[in-house]
Amino acid sequence: MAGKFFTTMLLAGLASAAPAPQDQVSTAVNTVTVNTTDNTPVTTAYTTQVTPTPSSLGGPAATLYHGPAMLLKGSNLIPKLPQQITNGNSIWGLLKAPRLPKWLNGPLPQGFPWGSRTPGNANPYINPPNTGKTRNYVFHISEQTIAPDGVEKPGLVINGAFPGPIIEANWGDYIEVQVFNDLTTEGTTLHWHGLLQKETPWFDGIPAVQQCPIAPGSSFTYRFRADLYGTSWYHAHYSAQYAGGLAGPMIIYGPHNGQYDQDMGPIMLSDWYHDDYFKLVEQTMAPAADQLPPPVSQNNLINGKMNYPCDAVTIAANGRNCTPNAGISKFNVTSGLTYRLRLINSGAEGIQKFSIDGAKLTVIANDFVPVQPYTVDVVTLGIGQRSDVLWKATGKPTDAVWMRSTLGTSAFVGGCTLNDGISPEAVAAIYYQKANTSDVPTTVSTVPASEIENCANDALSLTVPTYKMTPPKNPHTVQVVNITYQSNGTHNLFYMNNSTFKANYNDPVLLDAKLGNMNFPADYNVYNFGTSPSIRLVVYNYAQTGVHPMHLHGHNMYILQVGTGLWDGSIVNANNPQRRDVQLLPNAVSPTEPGYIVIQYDTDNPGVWPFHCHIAWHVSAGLYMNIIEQPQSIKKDLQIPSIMAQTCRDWSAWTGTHIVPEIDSGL
Ligand SMILES: *[C@@H]1O[C@H](CO)[C@@H](O)[C@H](O)[C@H]1NC(C)=O
Ligand SMILES: *[C@@H]1O[C@H](CO)[C@@H](O)[C@H](O)[C@H]1NC(C)=O
Ligand SMILES: *[C@@H]1O[C@H](CO)[C@@H](O)[C@H](O)[C@H]1NC(C)=O
Ligand SMILES: *[C@@H]1O[C@H](CO)[C@@H](O)[C@H](O)[C@H]1NC(C)=O
Ligand SMILES: *[C@@H]1O[C@H](CO)[C@@H](O)[C@H](O)[C@H]1NC(C)=O
Ligand SMILES: *[C@@H]1O[C@H](CO)[C@@H](O)[C@H](O)[C@H]1NC(C)=O
Ligand SMILES: *[C@@H]1O[C@H](CO)[C@@H](O)[C@H](O)[C@H]1NC(C)=O
Ligand SMILES: [Cu+2]
Repeated sequence: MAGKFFTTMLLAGLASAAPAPQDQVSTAVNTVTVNTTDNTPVTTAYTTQVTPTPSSLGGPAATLYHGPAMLLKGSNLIPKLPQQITNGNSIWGLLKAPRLPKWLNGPLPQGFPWGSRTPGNANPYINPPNTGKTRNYVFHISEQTIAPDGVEKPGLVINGAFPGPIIEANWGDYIEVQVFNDLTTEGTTLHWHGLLQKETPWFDGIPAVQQCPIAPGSSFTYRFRADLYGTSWYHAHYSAQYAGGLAGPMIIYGPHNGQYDQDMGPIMLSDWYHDDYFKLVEQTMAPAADQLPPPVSQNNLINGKMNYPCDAVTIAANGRNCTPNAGISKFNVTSGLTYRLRLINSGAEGIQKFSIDGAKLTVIANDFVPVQPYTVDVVTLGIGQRSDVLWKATGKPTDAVWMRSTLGTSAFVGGCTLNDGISPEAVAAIYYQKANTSDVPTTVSTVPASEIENCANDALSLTVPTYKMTPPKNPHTVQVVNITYQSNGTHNLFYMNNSTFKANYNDPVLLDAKLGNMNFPADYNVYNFGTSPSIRLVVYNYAQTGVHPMHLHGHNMYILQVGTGLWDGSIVNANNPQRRDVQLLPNAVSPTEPGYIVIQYDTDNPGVWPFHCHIAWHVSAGLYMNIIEQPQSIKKDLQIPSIMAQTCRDWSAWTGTHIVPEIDSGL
């Protein structure tokens, strides 16, 4: 693999306090950065860096534990910690978690809430069904000690739960969420991932972009349309708060793209860190001279649950309580039925590779886009991505089977994600109707290692949207954006077109644009393509720091091509390319051979839309840009509610008497 160069370029900043992998080696480095004054390459003064060597599976106490669930020898799957201690009020991953309905408040006398629309016959981007319904939610955001894998840590929760409560709506409904910020020292906002926010671009939830943060002790009510349907999630967008726990599932019921008997509901997959999120941000943002590695995950969770192979020595050294066999997620199924699984990568960094032992999975949607069904052994999800899959339960009534989601081997030794090697694979137990739901499944995975080690989304030739759309062959705007990883003199940061992003929480770009103030400081990274009807971005990744899940707000992007080197102009499925809202951008092969994605979208949604890497630590380090869409229309047509200005006044008042430690980009 790209070996040492790849590895060492990852080592931008990371704190010492994480339970450090046991062995470390010093590696000679030629860390080439760019002098931002004259843009010439600079070789930094230090020439060695500490490269963590990942632990072996199970860590220092591996001999005490066995099997994919990291159980103490002789244990069954009766959890050792009460639910409240692990994930608080969360119900996900419990046998009592409800199946989801085919739609809310059904059945209806005249069929479906969406009438005669089907995934194939209705343009999903215009005229959502007019249901006249609003779904109301009240969220309290607070700090709470949680132990999702048995290791206690300070977490951030919604209504006392990690993962947070489900948001459900029918396609076309309005969703109204009153958010109380019960944190005492930080602002917050929530983002409704993948929804278009057409006509409500101020409720997209990005501080410094569409709103000011919700001040501690204040509340803010989001009201927006469920304008697309399928599987998604919501999460905090203030610094890396969501990596501390502020995320939950968001399911919009709509036309069915495949036959199934039962909906198993959200299956949230997330890498997990034993440090508090802010400590990880400090680690990410440490000066380059500190030579700290980036945050490395300690565990991996399915619906917020997994066990951890507690080790007395390292746990005591870090002052944490650790309980083995805390409890994993469980699902019950009936032989012969087909289930819909709604997979969501809600983690901070790691690519998830999801599978069920011995099973083929049929993908029916990627992100909010129904696709022509295709079959895989393993589902690949970068941060923010979702896939809806169908799985037929073909086992006997007494069977028990492992569900797995693995982060694979550590990127330090050639894998896709930065994990410490101790517990990269999350498992959940699937029990057929006559199985004992305390038993330990004994199935094995047959997914080839080569599929786990492939850090890429499914081939674009496989992913064909059910509703056909042909993007313009000659878009009005074509913009190349180069991503680099370079020093600003003291810190290694991400740059887009030679500029790293920094949020000004007090000055949302959308509110400026509404006032016609279109001159922004360089570090707002604002792109303004005027009235351009279609925009193509050719995004080159020159940073050898791994794969970036690139997320565009306000749109599904046409994904025209993915590759390495320079784009040759070719387009996959040019008449109906894949559309989605996050796409994995390949790593650079060498300093002169970038990875690239080519995306395109139609500018039918006036607003200010973020385009960024969804890895929490990368957006913290500046891998973010804003795109102003249809500025004339923003100025002329948008009726921005007065609560937006009031939220800024409240934030301004709070920050007048409190210090905001915005050490990262802010997002
Ligand atoms: C960057 O370039 C400027 C102008 O050439 C020079 O004055 C400065 O010393 C350089 N900085 C470094 C760190 O090489
Ligand atoms: C699964 O668990 C739920 C909740 O306990 C129960 O209602 C349902 O009957 C169970 N299904 C099967 C197939 O055991
Ligand atoms: C299920 O297994 C547990 C643990 O082995 C045992 O205590 C329990 O009696 C079993 N339940 C049934 C219904 O057999
Ligand atoms: C991107 O990088 C390439 C290679 O260094 C360069 O030729 C091109 O001008 C850059 N484009 C932009 C928009 O910065
Ligand atoms: C580089 O960026 C970091 C993080 O934003 C900032 O704290 C630091 O002041 C910057 N250094 C320079 C020389 O601009
Ligand atoms: C890219 O950066 C250059 C140099 O800073 C700037 O002149 C140009 O406007 C930027 N491109 C865009 C699209 O913002
Ligand atoms: C990169 O940014 C620096 C500082 O803003 C500027 O001086 C330099 O000209 C830019 N380089 C390019 C290639 O745009
Ligand atoms: Cu990234």
